[in-house]
Amino acid sequence: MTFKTVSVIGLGYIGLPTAAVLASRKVKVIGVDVNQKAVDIINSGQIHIVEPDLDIVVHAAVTEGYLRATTRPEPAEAFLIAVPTPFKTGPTGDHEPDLSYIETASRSIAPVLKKGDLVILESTSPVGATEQMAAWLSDARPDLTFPQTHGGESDIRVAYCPERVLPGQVLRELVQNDRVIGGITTKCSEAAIALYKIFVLGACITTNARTAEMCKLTENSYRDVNIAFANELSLICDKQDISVWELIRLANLHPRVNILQPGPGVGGHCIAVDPWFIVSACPKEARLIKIAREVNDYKPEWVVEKVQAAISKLLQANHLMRLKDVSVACFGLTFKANIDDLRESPALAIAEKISKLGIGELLVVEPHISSLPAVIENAELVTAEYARKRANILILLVDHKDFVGNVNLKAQQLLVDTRGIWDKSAVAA
Ligand code: SAJ
Repeated sequence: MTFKTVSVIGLGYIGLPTAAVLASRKVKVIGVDVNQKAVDIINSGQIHIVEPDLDIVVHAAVTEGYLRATTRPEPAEAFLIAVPTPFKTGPTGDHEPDLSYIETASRSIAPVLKKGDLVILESTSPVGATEQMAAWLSDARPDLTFPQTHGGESDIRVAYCPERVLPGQVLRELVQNDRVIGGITTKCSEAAIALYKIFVLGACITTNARTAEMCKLTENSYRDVNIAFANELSLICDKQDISVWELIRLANLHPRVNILQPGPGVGGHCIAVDPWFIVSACPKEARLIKIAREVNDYKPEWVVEKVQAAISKLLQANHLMRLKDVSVACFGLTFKANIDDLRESPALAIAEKISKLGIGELLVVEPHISSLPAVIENAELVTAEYARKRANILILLVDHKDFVGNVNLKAQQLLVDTRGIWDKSAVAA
């Protein structure tokens, strides 16, 4: 099976890089997005999201005529849906996945579908979403046959294939990572493999759609549970006066132990979200996964408590000092190191809470952004050098490589290190 024209629905963090990589393999790609502004930016050869080197690949693909964006779906041989699956909002929305974007996307491509087309869902989804998508398509196109009713003989092939790329390394991982491909039938999987083989160098491993959906959720839950274990250890070690960083380093010397690193909480739009899709479907069974989410969600609050304790300590040691005289510096705002993505960032949530503590000054050092988000009141974006000289309390929130090195605290300066890169007891002897 060969594909001359592929349509990617949803030109965000996953859809746009996928569209660009496919186009770089000289496949004609029609990118579809409801956001006219994003469509215009892409058609001008630029990008509306941040990902290293993506601008170069998109620019080349558009200039050479292989990538074009539009707001209205057009006929293609394969459709790749990469739209968001957020939580439902409103009083009933208790971390329940909202499939309305997938429904809208599938209903929008239904009119242009024809016999022999392939539809792949890439969006992180609860188990059963691909079958649901196939049902929406079939509902909109009763004149075509679908795999859930016609098996291997269906007119349309449908598969689930989760993305697994790491923000900041998307272009490399899109090509190199192995892919799990869950077709509704074997024929569907075969068609999807033929598509991914255009640009994937990793292995394409087939399973059914439900297992592929659960596989994606499992990968991110595995990481969340492991980070929760590290975060829980950090709370325990703090009480027991033990350096959690040294402890983990030592425990990880065991050949079968590999604990992840504690931090200020778990951010981003994947790991803090996906486990809830399992909990929401199986609330009685998914006890550990739920508790892990709660442990990680509590961590930013705990960090703010540590900052408050540091402020009290400072004021007790300096009787002439008032709360209004205290200067606090946050090092890092992004959701993880060496990127500029602030979405669901625990560091940003912590800075926001600190900005409301009534202190005299909040300084922020974030080399990856040029202006502060509006949620942080009265804060100032400054250089690391300025913050180190001026602040009474330094809070290390993100382990950006720019921050690594000796912090050299001044007399009476206090440190809250959530990543273990400045804390003397954390750094390996
Ligand atoms: N974090 C820690 N301690 C650690 C590792 C991470 O506190 O030891 C924190 C980070 O600081 C960050 C959060 O966890 O706040 C998530 O960061 P991450 O690097 O673990 O993951 P993401 O969200 O950037 O990307 C994940 C990846 N999933 C896995 O590694 C299993 C990626 O491969 C997925 O494609 C992506 O989610 C996604 O889109 O689902």
